[in-house]
Amino acid sequence: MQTIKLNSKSISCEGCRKTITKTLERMIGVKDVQVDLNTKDITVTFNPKWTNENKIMKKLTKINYPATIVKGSK
Ligand SMILES: [Cu+2]
Repeated sequence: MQTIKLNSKSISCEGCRKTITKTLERMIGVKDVQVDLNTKDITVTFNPKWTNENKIMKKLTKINYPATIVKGSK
């Protein structure tokens, strides 16, 4: 299992948190998603056999939450 921390400036409210959590948790290989509304950080735990950070970031862009990798989180 691998964990990455992403940050998306587009996150603003509880609705964003729900949308992101639901969408990412539906992806194959994603085990856990935590969204912090204060820091706008998205912490994703996934099985690298089934998915990767590029796929996760592409998905976030698709739902209008473009994200960057938080430095030092890999
Ligand atoms: Cu929102």
